[in-house]
Amino acid sequence: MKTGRAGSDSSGHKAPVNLVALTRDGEIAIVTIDHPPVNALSQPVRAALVAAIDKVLVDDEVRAIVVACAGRTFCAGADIREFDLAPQPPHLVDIVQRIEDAPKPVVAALHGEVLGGGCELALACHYRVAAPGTRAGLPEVTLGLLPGSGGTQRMPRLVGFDTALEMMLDGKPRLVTAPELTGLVDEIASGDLKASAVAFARNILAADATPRRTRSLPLLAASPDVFARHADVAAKRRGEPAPARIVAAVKRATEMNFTDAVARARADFLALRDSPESRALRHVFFAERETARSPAGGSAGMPRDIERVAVIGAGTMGQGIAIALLDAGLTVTLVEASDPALARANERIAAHYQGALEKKRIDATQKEALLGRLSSSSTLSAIADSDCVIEAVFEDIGVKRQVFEEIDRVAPGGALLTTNTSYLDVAEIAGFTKRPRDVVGLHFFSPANVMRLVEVVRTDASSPDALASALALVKRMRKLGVVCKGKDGFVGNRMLAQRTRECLFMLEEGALPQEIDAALESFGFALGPFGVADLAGIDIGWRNAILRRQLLEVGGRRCDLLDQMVAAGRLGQKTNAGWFRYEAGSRKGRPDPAVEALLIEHSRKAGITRHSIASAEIVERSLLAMINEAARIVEEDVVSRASDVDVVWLTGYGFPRYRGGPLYYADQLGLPHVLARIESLAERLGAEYWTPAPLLQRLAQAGQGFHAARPA
Ligand code: 3H9
Repeated sequence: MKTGRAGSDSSGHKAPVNLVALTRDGEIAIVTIDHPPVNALSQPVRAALVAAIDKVLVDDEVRAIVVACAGRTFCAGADIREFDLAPQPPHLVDIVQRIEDAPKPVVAALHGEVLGGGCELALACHYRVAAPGTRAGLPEVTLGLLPGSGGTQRMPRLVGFDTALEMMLDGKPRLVTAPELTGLVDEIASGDLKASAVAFARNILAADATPRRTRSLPLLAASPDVFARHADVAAKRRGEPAPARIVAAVKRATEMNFTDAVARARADFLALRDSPESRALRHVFFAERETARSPAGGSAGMPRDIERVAVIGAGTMGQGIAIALLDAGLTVTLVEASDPALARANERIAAHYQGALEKKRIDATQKEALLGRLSSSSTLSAIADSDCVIEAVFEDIGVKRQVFEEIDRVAPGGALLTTNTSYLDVAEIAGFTKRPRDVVGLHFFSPANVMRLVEVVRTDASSPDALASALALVKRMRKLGVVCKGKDGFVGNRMLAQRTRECLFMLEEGALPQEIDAALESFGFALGPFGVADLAGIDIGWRNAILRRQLLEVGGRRCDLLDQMVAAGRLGQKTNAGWFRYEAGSRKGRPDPAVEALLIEHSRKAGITRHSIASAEIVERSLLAMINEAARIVEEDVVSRASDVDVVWLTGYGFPRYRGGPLYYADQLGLPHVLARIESLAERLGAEYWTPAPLLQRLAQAGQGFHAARPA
């Protein structure tokens, strides 16, 4: 018997004709959910699942039930696209209760990822058999939610309060064989999963065992203060309502009966579902996948085989890129003209893997294999057999010219040639070679072995093959490539320059670095712009040509605060003094009276009467400067969709995920409001800078937003 309906469903994926199949192995019924790609529990799937369960419950020939999934994974949870619609019955919370209440034993057969509502379905089954490598998780928090179908009550009864809370608060899936998940599954299948689950069900019947209902299991002991500790951690996640509600929901297991606690969690789930934070996080979920699925202009070419990569420049960035490449299984040649710098880089890379060994992330054999794929050289002739070259030398067009002319001479034909420039013109760099079609930009973010974002910069000359090769390489490094074009900082740094500009102007008007940082940190950035500048090095921003060229001039006057800081040797954490002062060995910046004195003197000389600037104005001006530039970026087709701008800022610049990204945030403010505020800033501060971007004007007048509504 097969149940379900044909056509495509709310997930937008082509739905198979039969969403739930019902088969028999003797007295065991096997209910198989079949909803590619991830068996999301959309309404038609839920309806078909209930129909199948109801049918087997009344079938006297069926003595036990196996619930399994077809395809690459068990259910990955509720269908996230449905969260924008009114909840449609049958509700998962009721379905899993019906399964738990079943008088016949129900065995879940788990494989792949058992996530969210899928995990809650598994928890409500009486027993669980899993294929090796199965991972379970409750990732609802990453969508601004809590587990809404009994997971807050059943998970602690199986793995204890500590682990259950950790799973719900970090949202990360764990191997079901991890020691902390002992108690979650009853058996790891040794061969075919369904056959193992059926055999397990037969053993249960043979032992005359009654259904083991998770709700009836005794509560496990918890560590002292478990709820208070997690509540403290949750409270620190400012702007996110879900973590605190998760802790409260789990604690209810100790305060009220199971049914009432599940009902309360379900009500919390529905309230969170409608919160702006959850909506923003759902936008982020789909935006990241859209960027990964259909990178602009990247699909036409055929990726070339890349196994050997040369990284030129062994500074911090070159080292991080080399580590990321080694981690992805590639063979790396690190090239650096200075022998001491090369030796230092090799030592740091070796120390990185030694650290990974000590933390038990890798074993000694893996460490040896990783370092065995790394070689280094002080001459560029070493790149002669490379499939790909990544240049990560000093950010100076003269230096780039020298290096690329040499690369062009030595690199084999067909090699992908890339530059890690963060704001220079990639087309100009490509022009230093006789093969600009092979050149693209790969703008990694520091630390390159940690940060997911890579801006993949194409030029008009880049061939589709080169672009496809670059994207395939980035994907292999488990990074997210956002295709963009242009110069002057592409997407991220181009917008960052605008925010920096505005913050510097607010300093000379009267704000202090600590006030600006506090305002943007309370908006949700982990670190304010001046803290970031101190971390990166003030001289780095100062060298940035975009800032120096035009942005810092107004009314024929130049805001030269960066020059003054560099001249005073206040370069940031590396000199223990920047916008803040640092005790030796500490990374905690403290307000510095010397900076305040410098600012007061600067304002006096510029004839500016200093005044305090409210936190709300600081946030507004910083954000509007970025949004206005982002509108130009979208209009100039630097990216192919507005959500790519969001993805860049979310994955590379610490924009708070629960605000969805700069352009999603703009849409939430409403573009007529954004436009009106920019026009009012133009009146107050001058139209020379505050000119609304034409796209912003058009969209605001048409009553539209940057993001076209997602099809439901
Ligand atoms: C929940 O369950 C609440 C409960 O408490 C119930 C309360 C009532 N829905 O990531 P991929 C799509 S909340 C809809 O590229 P991978 C995805 O958009 C939910 N669509 O593959 C993509 O579409 P496209 C809790 C979904 O192999 C395609 O599937 N669950 C869903 O790299 C492939 O996805 C989660 O948060 C979904 N739930 O990774 C799990 N999941 O092809 C979210 C995926 O059009 N999912 N899609 O671009 C994941 O973590 C990953 O997708 C997974 C596979 C690890 C499963």
